[in-house]
Amino acid sequence: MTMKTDRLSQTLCRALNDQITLEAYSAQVYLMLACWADEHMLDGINRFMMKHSQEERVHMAKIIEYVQERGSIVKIEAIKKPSPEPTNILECFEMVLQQEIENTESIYRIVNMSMQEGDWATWNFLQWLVNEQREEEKLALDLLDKAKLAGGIEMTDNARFELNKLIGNTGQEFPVADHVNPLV
Ligand code: OFO
Repeated sequence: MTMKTDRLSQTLCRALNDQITLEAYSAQVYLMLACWADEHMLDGINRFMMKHSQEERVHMAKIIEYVQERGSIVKIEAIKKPSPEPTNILECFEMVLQQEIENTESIYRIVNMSMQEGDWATWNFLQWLVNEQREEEKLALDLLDKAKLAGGIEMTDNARFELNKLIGNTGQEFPVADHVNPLV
């Protein structure tokens, strides 16, 4: 008889694998927004999106490492194409918020599954991601408010110039995630 060394249920392993793909998709969405910003000479927004895309890849790597640490298998899947580009800055930040909310909901589903299974290691691992999403939603809401304050779809060139500068200087330090796994 061979000993079972895989410490994740098939359901949770599948869900975490899907989450890995979703984090990769998030990174693609931010890359798409970064390229859109570059095309429109919004260097500050481009910088912000490039940095955030990297952050999403860090999340992906942390989940990969966790699944492997539990003796389970990760299979890398195709990433779907991001949705169409925004037509203005307001829409760009609406897309950011939407992306974060969808990701939060997906994470909540996995937290729920781990609770139902009594897989407390996975439940515990996921708590940093819950906190991370809370921080990211706060940031996304804040930037969306700023885009509205700057005039929304009626934004003047001057307001766009200032907003782009401000977003370029926005910090993206997420200390919760940075301490989860110093190896990644
Ligand atoms: Fe991976 O945190 Fe945003 O989506």
